[in-house]
Amino acid sequence: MTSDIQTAAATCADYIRQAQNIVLLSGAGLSTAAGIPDFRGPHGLYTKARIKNPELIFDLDVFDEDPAPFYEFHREFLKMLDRLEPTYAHRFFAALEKEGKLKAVITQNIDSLHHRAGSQTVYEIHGGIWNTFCRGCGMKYDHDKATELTLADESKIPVCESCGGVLKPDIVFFGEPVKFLMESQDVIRQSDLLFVVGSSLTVTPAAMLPNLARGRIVVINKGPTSPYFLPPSRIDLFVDSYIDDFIALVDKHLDLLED
Ligand code: CNA
Ligand code: ZN
Repeated sequence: MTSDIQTAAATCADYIRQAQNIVLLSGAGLSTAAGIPDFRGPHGLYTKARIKNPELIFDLDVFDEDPAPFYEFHREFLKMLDRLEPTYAHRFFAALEKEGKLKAVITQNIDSLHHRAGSQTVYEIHGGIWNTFCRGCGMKYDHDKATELTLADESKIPVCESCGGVLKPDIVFFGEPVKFLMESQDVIRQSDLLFVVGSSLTVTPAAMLPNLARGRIVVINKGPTSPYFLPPSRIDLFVDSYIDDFIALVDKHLDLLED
């Protein structure tokens, strides 16, 4: 571990001490340490569920005609999540909210690990599995109930207990608008410290959000982030490190979490 990382951790801890309005924008990299792979890599979920055309699976018209291919993916995803826990970093940001410092988590992830870590104000801009809705009557099912219905009999599509309509997790499909864009823009504009963690900043509109910040920006990402939407000159601290390793060093200064 280089002293540069130690210095960056001390600086980051100082930024947190000085801040009153912290916001986190998280991406897929925050969840890789939990064991969630990318979607398209050799061990990715699309590959595992033999999905060749994801744009056809996450398409509302296709789903309404035949939800079976989507559910092939979704069952794999739910079974995997069941075995996983939120990461150290997920818990750290939940603890920062409990301290009153962090005002919101904006996430591109659909895994709902922020909720499971105890975060309260979470804007899942690409939706997530935390809520599921009936396509017929709109009835809402929570994560536990929807998982139970989805995995009960894998030869059947889960349906609404009230009207028999097909259930659809609240994931944003291709062509659907992202969620909570106004709220996300507002909290970022009001932030005095924005964390961008585990995102390559290539997927819009999420990638366009950090540049709205007027306060400090800390980026924690293994590898570069795209400079197109967030110019490097806007970043106060860029940490090219594994997220949990770095957050553990930061927490040595703040003591928010037990090890
Ligand atoms: P991305 O474009 O895949 O970028 C992730 C970044 O995280 C990359 O630059 C990686 O190098 C970096 N990274 C990975 N692991 C670590 C780690 N342990 N420590 C530090 N850095 C790490 O992901 P984005 O979120 O920016 O955008 C991609 C799409 C795919 C978004 O819509 C994601 O929500 C979606 N996705 C979601 C999940 C999930 O819900 N967990 C998983 C895979 C993809
Ligand atoms: Zn219904």
